[in-house]
Amino acid sequence: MWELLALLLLILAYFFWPTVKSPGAKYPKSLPSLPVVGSLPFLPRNGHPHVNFFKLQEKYGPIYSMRMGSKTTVMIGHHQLAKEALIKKGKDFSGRPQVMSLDILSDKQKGVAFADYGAAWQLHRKLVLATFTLFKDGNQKLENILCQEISSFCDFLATQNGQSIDLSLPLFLAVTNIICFICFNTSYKNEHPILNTIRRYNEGIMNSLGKSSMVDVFPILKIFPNKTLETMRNAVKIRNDMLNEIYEKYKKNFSSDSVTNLMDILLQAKMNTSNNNTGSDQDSKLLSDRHILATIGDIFGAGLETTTSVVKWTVAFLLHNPQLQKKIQEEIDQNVGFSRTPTISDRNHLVLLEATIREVLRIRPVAPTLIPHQAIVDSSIGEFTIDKGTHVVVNLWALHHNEKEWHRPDQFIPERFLDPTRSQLISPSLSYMPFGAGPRSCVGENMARQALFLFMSWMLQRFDLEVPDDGQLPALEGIPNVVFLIDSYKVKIKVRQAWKEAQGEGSA
Ligand code: STR
Repeated sequence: MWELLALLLLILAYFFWPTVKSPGAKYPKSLPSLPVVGSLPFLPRNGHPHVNFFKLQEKYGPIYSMRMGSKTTVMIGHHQLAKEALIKKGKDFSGRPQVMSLDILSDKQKGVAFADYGAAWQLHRKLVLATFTLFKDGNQKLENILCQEISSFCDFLATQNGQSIDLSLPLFLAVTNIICFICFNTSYKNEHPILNTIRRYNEGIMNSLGKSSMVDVFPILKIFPNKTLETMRNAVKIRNDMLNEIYEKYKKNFSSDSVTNLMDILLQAKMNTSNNNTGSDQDSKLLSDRHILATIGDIFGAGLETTTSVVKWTVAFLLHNPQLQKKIQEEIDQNVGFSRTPTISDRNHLVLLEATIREVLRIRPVAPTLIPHQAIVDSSIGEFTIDKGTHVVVNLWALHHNEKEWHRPDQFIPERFLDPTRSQLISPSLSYMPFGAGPRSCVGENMARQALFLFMSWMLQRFDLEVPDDGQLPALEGIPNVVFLIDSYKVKIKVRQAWKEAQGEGSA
């Protein structure tokens, strides 16, 4: 019996023992590590992971490694090293680790966000980027779509005048409609049952991703039943059934004469590969129905969770800084006034608002550790060897909170993004990349920046955002998930006096 156990341990140790491939090479300093479990017992159990990893830099330096199960993870916490990995050697590190929960979400690494490096990822990323160019101008200019939904959103807020509300639901409705427009040129009335479905499955996906799962570190555990993965499977099934229904209907009416959204772009590419024989078999495999649905699912989830979250963070910081809110409103009043609503071209003039949004993205980054990367070849970062297959995590939180780069990094100071005359936006530090960088950088950056600017400028032109009567300010600690979420809170909506007066004059 004991011999068997010892043999088993030996076999396990053989497979899990830290392996050094190149004997002469210099590797990043490593956290202590045990066979099988790796560095897990040596990681802090409380607090936010990005903060803990940042603190570990005091002892281990700006780049260090740890063992997670059978894999080595290298943690990067300085902008120079981060840019080397993401930009200069971007291709070397453009793989994605494979983990159970994300495998379920992405239908085995299909789509864009969690797909490993390869032809499918490259093609789908290219097609998503092409989709955004469809919305550059003309009557389906992104700005018009955003303004239309934000206008309805503000009209809804006006009906809540004097009340304290959670912005989550109205934001969800507005952003979902924006994404639905980009994906299939549809939008839904507030009572449409599909919106409930989207909310439900989305909650399921986010809940299961919020619970860090041991299966992701030790895949062998998948032989045991696992509630979190079950939640994920159920939610993903609801999502895929929904998207599939839309997709099947859509396919019937598709004509390549009019390509106006993401679904069209993907279907057009699919048709081209099956029609002409130059687009080999290979290409049509990359555009299977399941691949197409995975990409749409990604864009859906990415647009929704990130935009709603940042708007909520921004409003929360404004509630904590009422003088800042006043100043932004003065800026809007002077540059836009009340005779029209803000447009994208106002971005150049509403610099304090723009600085505020940048500061929110610094102090509460959407993805404090970005999404993990994986080395697709043997490579190096700084003076250190990085073996193929190593997971590489950029701790964006560390970059955004580096005291050498930022004056009082823990304080919310939008003015740091303005020149001393406060009339121009500046880049105060190179240690800032809220949308990542390189071949895996955020595909929605442009749309996100436009959406954030328009949501905030429209809201502040028309409303005062106040702390509810019970005096409860939003908590700013946040909840780390795939997106750094804010705890739910309420904001009191009040139509601005100046807006009312302007409307009154307008109709008189
Ligand atoms: C949110 C929930 C969902 O239904 C689908 C997705 C897939 C894409 C994910 C998204 C998620 C969360 C935010 C991500 C995005 C891809 C890029 C984005 C992780 C899990 C960020 O990097 C912030």
